[in-house]
Amino acid sequence: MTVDESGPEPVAVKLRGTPEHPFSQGELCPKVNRFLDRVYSPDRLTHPLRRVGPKGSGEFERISWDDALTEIGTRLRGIIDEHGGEALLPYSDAGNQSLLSMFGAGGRFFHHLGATQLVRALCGVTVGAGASMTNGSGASLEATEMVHSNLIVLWGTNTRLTNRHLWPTIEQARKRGARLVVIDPIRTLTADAIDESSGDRFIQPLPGTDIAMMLAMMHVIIRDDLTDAEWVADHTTGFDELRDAVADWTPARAAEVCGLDAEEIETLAADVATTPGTALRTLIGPEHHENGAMFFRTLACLPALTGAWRHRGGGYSRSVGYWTEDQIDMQALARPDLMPMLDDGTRAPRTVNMSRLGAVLTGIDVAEEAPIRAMIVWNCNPLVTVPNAELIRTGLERDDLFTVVHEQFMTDTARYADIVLPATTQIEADDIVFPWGHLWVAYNHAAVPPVGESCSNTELFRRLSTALGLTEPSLFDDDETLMRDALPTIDIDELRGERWLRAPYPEDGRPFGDPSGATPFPTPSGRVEFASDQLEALGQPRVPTFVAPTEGPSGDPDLAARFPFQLLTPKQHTRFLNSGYANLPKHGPAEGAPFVELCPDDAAAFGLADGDVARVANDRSSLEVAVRVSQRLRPGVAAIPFGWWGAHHLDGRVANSLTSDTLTDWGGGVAYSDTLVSIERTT
Ligand SMILES: Nc1nc2c(c(=O)[nH]1)N[C@H]1C(S)=C(S)[C@@H](COP(=O)(O)OP(=O)(O)OC[C@H]3O[C@@H](n4cnc5c(=O)[nH]c(N)nc54)[C@H](O)[C@@H]3O)O[C@H]1N2
Ligand SMILES: Nc1nc2c(c(=O)[nH]1)N[C@H]1C(S)=C(S)[C@@H](COP(=O)(O)OP(=O)(O)OC[C@H]3O[C@@H](n4cnc5c(=O)[nH]c(N)nc54)[C@H](O)[C@@H]3O)O[C@H]1N2
Ligand SMILES: [Mo]
Repeated sequence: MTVDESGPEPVAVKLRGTPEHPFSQGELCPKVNRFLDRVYSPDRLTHPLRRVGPKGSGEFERISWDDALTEIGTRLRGIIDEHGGEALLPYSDAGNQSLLSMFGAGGRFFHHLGATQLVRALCGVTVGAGASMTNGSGASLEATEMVHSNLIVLWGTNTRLTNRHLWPTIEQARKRGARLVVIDPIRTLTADAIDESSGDRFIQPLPGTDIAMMLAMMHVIIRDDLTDAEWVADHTTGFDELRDAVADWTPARAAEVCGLDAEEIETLAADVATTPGTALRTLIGPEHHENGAMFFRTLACLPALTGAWRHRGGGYSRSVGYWTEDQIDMQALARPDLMPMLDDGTRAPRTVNMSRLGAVLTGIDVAEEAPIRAMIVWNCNPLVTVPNAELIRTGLERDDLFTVVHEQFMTDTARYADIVLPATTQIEADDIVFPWGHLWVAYNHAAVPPVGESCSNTELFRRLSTALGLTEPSLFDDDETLMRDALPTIDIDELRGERWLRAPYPEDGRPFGDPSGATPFPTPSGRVEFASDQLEALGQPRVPTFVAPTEGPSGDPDLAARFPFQLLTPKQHTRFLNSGYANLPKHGPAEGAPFVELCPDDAAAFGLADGDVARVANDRSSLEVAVRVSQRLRPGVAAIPFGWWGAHHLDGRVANSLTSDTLTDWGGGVAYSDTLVSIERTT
């Protein structure tokens, strides 16, 4: 970072990646390459605002921080005194993923007030919840270990787009002769890298059906005696139950469910079982289905069956937050012990799931007599990123809901706020960045002071604590103290000096330790569990089982008849992936505009051509978008890119206006991708 100190305020003038960084090696993604345009954007929010027009109108007036805090203090105090702390909802996610910004801000404040608790699980939680039912933890092969792999299966992850810093590792393995398989219902940018002449393959199942494919693969592996019998005997439990569970799952049966050829499944099963150093690499895409947790639970059985954990570069690999998260003392940071004692002697205010925000605000998920009356939103833009968005809009329009949004920009969500407060960006506050896809924890040094009157996420809650007249001392701890509380095993001064530290990962590259199996798996049985008592206790099948999503082509027949397309809404563009940046000129507009993509056969059958405007609809909402006919999709599947704001769409709605807010089987995730729609031409 280069900072010009010559003016009245220091100004950051150049930002680039650090070539010495062990993982990114100086490469930034196209968003962050232009980060300073974001920091100094003319659209940046730089002072507090009070709403003067109807909710959603975007009409605000400038006010001072003092006036904003007085108003918020009075309103919140009134609501809490009259209705109790549970009338207040904290709402935040991953806008800034740093330790304090994402996990350190607000926990103590909301716990102390006895506010309703938020389950934040729309990204990355279901993966661990699923896999840990098999392995006892969310540990997995560290992704750069795939440099040692001989077969890399990218299963439901668009690596070249969403995990670009990992791609060089994969290319390196390929240079050594590793083969690549991509499994995705969309022929993605990553699928385009397939080279069939080198033995690579692209497999395109119907969305939400992969578990059937995995069951058939295990069927083949057991049928053809390709299991690693010794490893299975030494390290697993429930093999007989698994064998019975997959006995009927012939490749032909699974092929029918997945829309594949039985031969593709046979070949993949044999390859996975007979190639030492097979890595099954996955990320988030597949968790966004009703059977999302079961996907990862089942996937994690494959390397155990084939003994893949024996070999360097073998096993399954997911995002590796697991290795670093162990370092965080979340209790010390968020202090749940500050929660007030309730009448029934417990300290547990009610819990709601963030993916159900519409249902929460409209009284579907909470008792009618105890609605949410105030909401503080920071670090996220739910009207664009959370499913069933029109129901959220209905909730945000409520006159009796008091909404505060802390943001960098006037997002779709901020337009519904009563008070908008300006937030700093990553270069304006110290923090610690926990990696999501590698092992390096970094110190984030503020390069410039807060722009305008903006404040950081932690400072926001110190100010709100004052505004509410709270006196609990830990609410006022400074950032340095919060860092030390949160990371008892990390020397903050060393981290600050070194800039990054590597999280502990087993020396020999194998996540589950000694290949002789001396280290037990952290399940109740100490073994990989093909059959799980824990799952049974949760009311889930003991063994891997395929259940077709209710909102899917083979689910509810009435829905399937009325809405013939399954809609995916993936991250799609190179210049922005989530909702942040879509509003900035070099990002959203540079990508054109949103569209609905479908295959030529479907387009012909429904009388649609490139450039037509179509109405994509279901019982939740409808959306008008331009049609794009493409070779990337198979019949029955449509896709609208996620992340565009209301203003980018013809009718002010967004992709998530259509998506399902049904939760995943377990783990608290949500089934964005089990969304059925109809598509009709409007012009
Ligand atoms: N249909 C569909 N929906 C999806 C997905 C999908 O694939 N399809 N993906 C889901 C996934 S995996 C994720 S992670 C979510 C992402 O959803 P979000 O977590 O909401 O992420 P962003 O869209 O990146 O950022 C949201 C906002 O945070 C603000 N922000 C950034 N830094 C700060 C800060 O320091 N303080 C404050 N107060 N605000 C800040 C930004 O200005 C931005 O408006 O979307 C989910 N929604
Ligand atoms: N530079 C940069 N990188 C980012 C982000 C960013 O903001 N900037 N965002 C990060 C975030 S929050 C996330 S969650 C990750 C997401 O990273 P990924 O998980 O790789 O991305 P997704 O697009 O969510 O899903 C990947 C693929 O899953 C496929 N998919 C959907 N359903 C199924 C299914 O049933 N079976 C199979 N086999 N595939 C399926 C989709 O078609 C999609 O191509 O990216 C991260 N990467
Ligand atoms: Mo995510």
